[in-house]
Amino acid sequence: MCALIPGRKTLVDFSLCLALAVTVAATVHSSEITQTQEAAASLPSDTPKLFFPRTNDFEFVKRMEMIPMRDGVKLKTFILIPKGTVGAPMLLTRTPYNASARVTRAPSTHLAAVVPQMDDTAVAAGYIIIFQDVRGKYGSEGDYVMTRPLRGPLNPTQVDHATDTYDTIDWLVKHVPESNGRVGTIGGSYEGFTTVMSTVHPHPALKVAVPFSPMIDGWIGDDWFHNGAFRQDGTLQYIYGQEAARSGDFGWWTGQADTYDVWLRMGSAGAMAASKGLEQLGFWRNLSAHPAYDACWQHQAVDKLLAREPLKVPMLIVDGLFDQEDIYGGPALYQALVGHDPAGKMVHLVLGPWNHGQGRREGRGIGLIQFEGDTATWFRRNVMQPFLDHYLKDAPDPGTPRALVYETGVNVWHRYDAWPRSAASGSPEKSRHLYLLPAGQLGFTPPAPTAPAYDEYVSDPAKPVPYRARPIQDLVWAEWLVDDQRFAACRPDVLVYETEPLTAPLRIAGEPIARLLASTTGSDADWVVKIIDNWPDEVADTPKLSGYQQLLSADILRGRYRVDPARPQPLEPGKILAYRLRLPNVCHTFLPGHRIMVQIQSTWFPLYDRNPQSYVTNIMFAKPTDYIKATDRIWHTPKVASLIELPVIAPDSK
Ligand code: PG9
Repeated sequence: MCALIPGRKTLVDFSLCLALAVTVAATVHSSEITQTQEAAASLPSDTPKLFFPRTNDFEFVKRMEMIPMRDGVKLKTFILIPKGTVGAPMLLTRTPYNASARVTRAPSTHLAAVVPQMDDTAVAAGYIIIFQDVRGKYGSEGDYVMTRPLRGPLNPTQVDHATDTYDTIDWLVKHVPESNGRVGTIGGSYEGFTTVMSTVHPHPALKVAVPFSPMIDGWIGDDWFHNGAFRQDGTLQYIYGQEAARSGDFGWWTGQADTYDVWLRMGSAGAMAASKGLEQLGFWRNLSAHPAYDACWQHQAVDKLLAREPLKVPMLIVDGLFDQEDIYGGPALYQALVGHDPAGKMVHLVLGPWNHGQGRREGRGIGLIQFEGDTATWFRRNVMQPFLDHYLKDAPDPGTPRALVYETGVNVWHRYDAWPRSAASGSPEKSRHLYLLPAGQLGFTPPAPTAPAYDEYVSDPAKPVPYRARPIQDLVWAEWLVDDQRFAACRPDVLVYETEPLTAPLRIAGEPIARLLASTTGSDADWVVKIIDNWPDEVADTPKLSGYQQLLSADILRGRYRVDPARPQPLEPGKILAYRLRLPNVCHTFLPGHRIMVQIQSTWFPLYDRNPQSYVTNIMFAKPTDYIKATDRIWHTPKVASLIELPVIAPDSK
C-alpha cells in the first residue's frame, strides 16, 4: 500500500506512512473482525432449504406432500409410487406413529423393504403406498387429540378422522396421476382405528378397508380399561409418549427392572401420573375424570357409532386371538355391523392365532405355542390381497368367507358362514355349562346339594397376584396371553378348578361367558376369570410344555359396575351377587390328555390397577389407607352355581 523510501523527509513520510499504515492496518484488522463477526452471525446452514435426494436407483418414487384439509391444516403425507406405474390402486395408512419412520423400515432401494411388512403383498401387486401423519403428530399441523372423537358432542370442531381421510383421498385422486383413482385404507391398532374411521361418510373413491386390531371401545375391552378395571401399566407410558410432545420427544423412565415393584411402591395410578407430570396432558385429565362408562366413553364406542351409519365400504376386520391390546375391538365391530350385511359381502372377520401386530408381520407362534407355518403371511397372500384386488383392481371375487378363524390346538383355518358358531342359522351349537365344583373340580354336571357351598381366598392389595411370572418386563409383553399360569396356580389367593384329563377332543368356538356367584367382605372387588388349557404332565416332543397351563381366554370385571357400567355402586359386604363376564373369543381344541382349567382371582397386577376393596369414588386416586384385605367367596351350590358358558361345538362341525 505505501512504497516506503528511507530519508528524512522520507522518514517523516515514513512515520506518517507508518502511522497511516498502523491506522490502516488497525482499520483493516477491525474490518476483518467485523466481517468475521458478520460472517459468524450469518454462518449459512450446511443443510439446504430443500434437499433433492438422488434416488435414481430406487425402484420407486417417494413424494412428500403437505395435503390441505378443509380447515386449512396441512397433513404430512408420503406417497410411494413404483416407478413406471400406471393405473395402480392406492393404499392409505393414517398414523400417529410418525409416517416418516413408517416408510423407512430398511435403508433400501426396494419398496417392499422400506414400508411395513403389512404392505408386502400390496407392494408385490404394484400398489401405491401412502402414509400420513394424523393431525397434530410429527410432521402434520393442527391439534392432537387422542383417538379424536367424531364431530359431535365430544368434538365441537368441523374435523375428525373421517373428514381428514375424506379430504386426503379427495386430494390424492386429483394429484396422483399414476393411480387408478381407487383407494383402500389399512392399518393396525390406532391405525386400525383411523382405518375404521375412514368408512364414516366415506369419499366415493374409498373402495375397501382393512382394519387390523382396531381400537373400538377403550372402556369395555381395548386399550384403556377392561370392564372398568384400569390398564394402568402401559396406558400411562403411552399417554406420556404420545401427548407430551408432537414428535415423541419424551420417554417414560423407571429406575427398576420389575414393573411390579414400580407400581406397588407408587400406590395408585393417580400417584404415578402425578409423579411424572401427567396432569399437563389432556387425555390423562380426561381419562382420569371418567373412570365409569359414561357419555365420554359411550360416545366414542366406535362399534355403536358405526352401527348407526349406512354400511358403504367393504371391510375385512382382522384381529388376533391373543391380542394383548385390542382383543375386543375386531369381533365387537363385526358383531355390530354384520346385521347390516345380509348377503355377507361387506363385512368379514378374520381371527388369527396372533398377538397384537402379528397379523401384520409373521405368525409362526407365540412363545412356546407354535402354529402351522407363517399364518400371517399366508393370510395376507391368500385372503387379504385377493380381497383388496377385487375392490381396487376389479379382480374376480375371491369368495371371502364371513369369518375366517384359526383353530388353535389343532392348527387349522376354518371358513365359517357365521361367527360365533352358535349364530349360524339352524345351528345345533349351544354353549354348555361348565360348572365350578368343590375340591377344585370342573365339570358339565351341576354341583350336588351336599357339596360344600363355596371356596374362598383372602385378596390382599398389598400382595396382588401378578399378571405374569415376575420379573415383569416390557420385553415379552407380546406373549403374555399364552403364558404358563403355574406361577399363579400355586398362590393361596387364586382358586383353581380343573377337569380330569380329556378322553376325546373338545372343541370350542365363540365367546365364553363367566357367570360367577360371589361374595366379598369388602365393598368393592375385582373378579378375574381365566380359561386355561392344561397340557399333559409329560409332553415328550416339547418337554417345556409338560404340565404347561396355557392361558386361552381371560378377562377382569370391576365389581362396582356389576349392575350398570355407567353408575358404579358399592357392593353389599357378604351378599352373594351375580357377575357376568364376557371373555375374549376362542377357537380351540382341547386335545385328549389335556385338562380344561379355570382360575379365579381378584388382582391382576400391575397391568390392572388394584381395587382398594373398600368403595371409593375414583379408584385412580385411592389413598394408601383405602386399600384393605377382603375375603372373597365363589359359590357352587345347585341353586347358586358358578359356571362358564363354554361355546362347545361338535367334533365334526364345519
Ligand atoms: N394399542 C395401541 C393403541 C391403539 C389406540 C389407542 C391407543 C393405543 C396401538 O398399538 O396403537
